[in-house]
Amino acid sequence: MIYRFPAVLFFLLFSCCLTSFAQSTPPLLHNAYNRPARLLNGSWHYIVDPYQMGYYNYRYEAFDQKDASNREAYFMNAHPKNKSERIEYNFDQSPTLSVPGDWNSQEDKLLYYEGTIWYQTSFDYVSPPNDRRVLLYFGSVNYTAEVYLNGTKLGKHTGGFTPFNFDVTDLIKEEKNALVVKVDNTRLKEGVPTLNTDWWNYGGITRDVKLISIPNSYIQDYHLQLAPNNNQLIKGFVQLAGDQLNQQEVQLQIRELDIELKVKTDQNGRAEFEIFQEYIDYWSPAAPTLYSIQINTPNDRVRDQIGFRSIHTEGRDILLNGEKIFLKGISLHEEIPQRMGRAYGREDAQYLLEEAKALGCNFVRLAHYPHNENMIRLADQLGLLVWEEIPVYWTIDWENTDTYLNAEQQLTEVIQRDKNRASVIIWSVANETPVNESRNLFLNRLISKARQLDPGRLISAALEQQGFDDNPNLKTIRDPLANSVDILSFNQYIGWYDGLPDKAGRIIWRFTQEKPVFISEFGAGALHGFHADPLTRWSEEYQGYVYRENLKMIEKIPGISGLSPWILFDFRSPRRNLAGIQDGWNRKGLISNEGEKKMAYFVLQEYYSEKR
Ligand code: GCB
Repeated sequence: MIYRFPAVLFFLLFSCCLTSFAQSTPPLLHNAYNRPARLLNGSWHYIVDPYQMGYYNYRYEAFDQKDASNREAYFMNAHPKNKSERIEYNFDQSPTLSVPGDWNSQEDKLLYYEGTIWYQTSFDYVSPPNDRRVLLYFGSVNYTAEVYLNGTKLGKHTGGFTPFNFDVTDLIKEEKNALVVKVDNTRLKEGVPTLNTDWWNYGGITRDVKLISIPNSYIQDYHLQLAPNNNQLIKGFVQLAGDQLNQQEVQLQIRELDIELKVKTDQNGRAEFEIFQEYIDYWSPAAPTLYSIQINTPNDRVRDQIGFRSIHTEGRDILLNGEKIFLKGISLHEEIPQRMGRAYGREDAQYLLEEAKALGCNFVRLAHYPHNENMIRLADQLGLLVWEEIPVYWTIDWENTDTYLNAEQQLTEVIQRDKNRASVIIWSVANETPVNESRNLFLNRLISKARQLDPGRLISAALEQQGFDDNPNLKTIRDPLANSVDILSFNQYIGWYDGLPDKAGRIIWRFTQEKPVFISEFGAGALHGFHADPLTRWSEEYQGYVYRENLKMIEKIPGISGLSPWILFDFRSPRRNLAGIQDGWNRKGLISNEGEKKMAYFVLQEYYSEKR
């Protein structure tokens, strides 16, 4: 049964979400990526503050709630006014870290650090004219960010992988602005993700920080995609924000399609449109056509590059532009292993996605949290289909309302950022979560939310598979969530956590749902350069054997529609402590942390090159 969320609860949740935002937090700007901006990236001073000296007084009361002008608070960025004043911190004398960038990979002493670090930067800014506003935009900060400009708190953001913005027009000065960010990556039971993950908890300001100048009335949001049921209809809306909302003329141009359309906004600043278009070069992995679009209003203008494609399921098939497609995928973390750090810029995205292409992929599963926007923009250009995911991973605090709201906020923010990207075809709401009543409610609510925000894409979650007591070789999905998702995705580790590689030959899969079946993970660990017979754990031969046997088994699954084995590169994980083999790395990569390809890489590459 599909869980229906009572309307009154929706209202309560919605109103409490709203009150948790400060005044200076406008709705998230769509397509900040293409807006002219002043980057604040660079070297920022930092103070490691495990006891949160800069945040709490000795009674453990937060300065910004009790005593916001206390110069002891680090966000005041104070300097002694005279030789007698006692100020026990000094950003100017403190060391620096690069922004964007995680802190763990920049300083040896911070490799394992989890806690609070304060960041500070100073900048000058030419005052905006009266008819413009200034947004301060963060690509992401892991995990909580409390942001202060010139001593005033702008707000707090929770969740390590999605963007947020503040309006700083009234606080920004011509000279010597002090921007201070308290970043805390302490793992929390009630967090999303929770305490336990199989990846490195990279802390810091991990993506771009920028100042975006926008007119007082500006294009805050827009959606421009094919109508879900008609691939000759481009459908969408433009949403303005600011002081002039009603009856504003919105002009939409797509030159290459000879489209030039004018519509007026309603009193809420919203204009909707539908454009019938007979000929469109549909976006696909074989031909990733992107159209240049421009939206003009009396005060504002944005440009974007948008591809048009349809994505549906029909029985066990996934249809891209009405044609059946097999997803030749690979899973990826947002990490550059050679640097032992988070990936962030355009070059990093290029490296990761080019490697996926070289393997023969048309699809990437971006695990286990939203990756940076360069990945998605580049996937659009390279013609890679994308699965995006939020970090609802393993054992979330299912009964905690704040945990749910946090997960929903992360989902909302990633959809808000990427809803116009042709490459993104699947929103995944969870990975390997245990079936129980409160989890089912939690995930069904997230699924409803995703469908409400974006009816045009497919919804999935990486589920778990089960055997039968009387026949362990017969496997299925026994999870009520299977009824809610569009794609029946699951992780399985036959040959690694589940028997030896030859077990795959005995397994029979049986599914009752008439939905596309997708294997979101399988794999095995191998240390690059370690060679032995195929039954020796950690050898490249063992990993190759697991891949060969699994691929044969997968071929026999009726209606299988794709796979994204685990994983392209070895990745950092504090759970992986086997000396001499793991040394802090999850070794399931097809490519080692030094960039060397293992034997199993070639097994999968050959399979993909032959697969139609
Ligand atoms: C899984 C998880 C993934 C782990 C992987 C492993 O099922 O989804 O995050 O890293 O197994 O290596 O055990």
